[in-house]
Amino acid sequence: DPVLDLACRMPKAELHVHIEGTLEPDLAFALARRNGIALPYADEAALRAAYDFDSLQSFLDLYYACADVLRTADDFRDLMLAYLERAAADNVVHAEIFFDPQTHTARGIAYRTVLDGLEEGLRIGRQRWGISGLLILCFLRHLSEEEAFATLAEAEPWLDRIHGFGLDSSEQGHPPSKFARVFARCRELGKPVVAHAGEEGPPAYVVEALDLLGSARIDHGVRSVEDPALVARLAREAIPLTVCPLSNLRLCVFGTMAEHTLPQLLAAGVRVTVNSDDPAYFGGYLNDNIRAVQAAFAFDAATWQRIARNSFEASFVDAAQKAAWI
Ligand code: ES4
Ligand code: ZN
Repeated sequence: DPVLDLACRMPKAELHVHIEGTLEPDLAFALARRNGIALPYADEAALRAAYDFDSLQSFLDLYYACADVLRTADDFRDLMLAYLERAAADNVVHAEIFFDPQTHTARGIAYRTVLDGLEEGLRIGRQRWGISGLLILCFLRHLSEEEAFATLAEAEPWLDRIHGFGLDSSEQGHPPSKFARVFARCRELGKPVVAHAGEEGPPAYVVEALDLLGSARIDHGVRSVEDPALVARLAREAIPLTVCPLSNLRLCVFGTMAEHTLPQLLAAGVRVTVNSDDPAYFGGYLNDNIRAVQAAFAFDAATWQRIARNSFEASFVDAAQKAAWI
């Protein structure tokens, strides 16, 4: 398929990837050995066999368990390098990368250790593959507002190293409204904010993310199609959605790719981007997502060009850099 080849070769930005979700089984076992700790799985095959999710929560349980092998700044650097190498191979030239400090500080890993390691990885990746990266600090929404404020306080001494803030983890029962005051403070600090919404949660959570958090993009947002007025608003206000097709399939948001709402959103004029989310867990990196979408929908070249252009337009880099890419 020449269109697929073109889509895979096109320069792109990836705007929705969790660095902890790029931890491949081979690296997880290597880090476990290096740190003298045991994973609750006998080997890589046993771990892979556990990648059989029926919901977001069933995935998150495993994702947080595996993150326990990340202990030192070198671990976070190696994790970042492994992701950037894969991303660069898919012609990703820029990535905006989520990290979850609370997953690590709760285990006694210092915020500084996480940040130093990830940043060293970004620096080496830029030299080696010419790929640029920004960090987005995500708050875990299953934890309290108070814990989010404590995390923000820990991050404040090194705020210049954080490009924006996000909201992730278990969506159901944890509406964006829970973090309205935290996000108001993040915006006061002059940073863009984003939020996962409308993945498993209802379209009303997308509306809350926009109105109560000031979210500049919506991560997932695929359930927005259940509210036509919301879809019209997303299109009118040019609010980007960072859609993750393989993630949605593996977490049973949709039964098959043919049922995915990405084509409806595109047709309505919403600024959709395609992203990998947690590529180690969901069956692949950015071009794997593009292959899966193309197998289901056979888009034309112009559609893939639009999606790639959306990824740059929706990024948080400055206008001059965007113009250079577009
Ligand atoms: C996530 Cl797919 C997804 N949804 C919400 N939070 C997450 N954290 C990592 N992956
Ligand atoms: Zn995500």
